[in-house]
Amino acid sequence: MLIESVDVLVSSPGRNFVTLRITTDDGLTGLGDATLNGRELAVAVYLSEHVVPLLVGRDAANIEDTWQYLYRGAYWRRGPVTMAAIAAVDTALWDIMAKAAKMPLYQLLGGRSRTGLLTYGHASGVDLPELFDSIREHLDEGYRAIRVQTGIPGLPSVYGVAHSSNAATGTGSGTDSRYDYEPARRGALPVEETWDTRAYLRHIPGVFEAVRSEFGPELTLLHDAHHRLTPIQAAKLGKSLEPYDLFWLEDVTPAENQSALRRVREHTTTPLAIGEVFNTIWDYRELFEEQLIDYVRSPVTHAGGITGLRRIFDFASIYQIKSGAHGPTDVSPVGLSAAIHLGIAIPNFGIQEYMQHSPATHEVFRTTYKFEGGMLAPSDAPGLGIEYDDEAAAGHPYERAYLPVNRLLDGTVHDW
Ligand code: CS2
Ligand code: MG
Repeated sequence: MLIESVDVLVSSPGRNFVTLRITTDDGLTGLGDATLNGRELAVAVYLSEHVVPLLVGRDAANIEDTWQYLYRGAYWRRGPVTMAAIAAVDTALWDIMAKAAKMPLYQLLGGRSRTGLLTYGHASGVDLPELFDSIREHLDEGYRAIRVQTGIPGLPSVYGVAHSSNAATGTGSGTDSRYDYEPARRGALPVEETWDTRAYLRHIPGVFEAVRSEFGPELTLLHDAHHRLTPIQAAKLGKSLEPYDLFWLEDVTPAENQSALRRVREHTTTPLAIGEVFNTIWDYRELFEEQLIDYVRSPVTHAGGITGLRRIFDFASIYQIKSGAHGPTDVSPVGLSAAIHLGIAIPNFGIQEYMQHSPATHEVFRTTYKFEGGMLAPSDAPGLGIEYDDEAAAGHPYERAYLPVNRLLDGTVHDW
């Protein structure tokens, strides 16, 4: 089964996506997600100029060899652009092989280890009443685990908190005002947000105290600090949140310095998750071996595909570390579906982030996975169970868009 042609598909149904479609000489097609939020065309060009010419004529069945060929063979290893490109190729080949076997992909990965994946959604509000409404809205949709982000008094806008303008643009997940990282605020230049760590640290424990007293002790709660704290600030936050029994505290310190988490770990029993911006198993080595984290945040899309992420999850499993894959709207339905198939099969599944794509996104990506009672489950359609509608995509051309940039109140650029 030889690879006959490869298409790099860039479209913007509600937000930008880069999708790879591989077609074999016996007419099978496979899809892979290569979306890198705010840097989409870098991956599209890496694929079309450097990767596609290497794929045509290769045996689609040799997935591992293709992975090694693209990773080791390039000499320039790792990095988000390279690993998103490799992820797309790898995912598309798994999709093809599962279709060739007439099986849902999870079957090739070892079959079902569970009936569905527990997911968490994103509740947010500029203040407590808005936050509570957003939590209730998520509970009504069936979510059993909820990430909580709020506005901080004194800061005009904060990462992860929906602006009411999202609702007006219709680019969120429909009628509500969910935070969506870019499409609602497209512009020639990135939006700039402001940040004050001391104000944040003063405010957040009270938010969780209020949420616990309103919603009780059972609801699974998570929080994301988006790489903004120093190790000692993160330690303080983890400690102050212990009474509220978080499922995890995410990305407390910048991702470049893995050993920062050693300091955090010394001070708190709040479980830690990290890795949405990591891209290889090497980024996790120290964290796993020293058991400094509890959950792995990498998605299939940014960590070298099914092959790359499965290797990371297996390594994690020997240290009782579980999966908690990144699932924002900038991971396309193809990337999400790959995560669902992998998550249903692995022994150390923890939780899956699920932000829900917009109706426009679903016009282009025809999905078959199901979301019910807060759980995601793959369908039994062969392969990933996703179809890409070229005609619908043609109505949504690429538009340049950036993630926000974060500054301290005095103007200093800060971690985002
Ligand atoms: C966020 C991300 O979902 C999360 O945990 O941290 O949505 C992230 O900011 C965006 O995906 C960036 O592309
Ligand atoms: Mg995050």
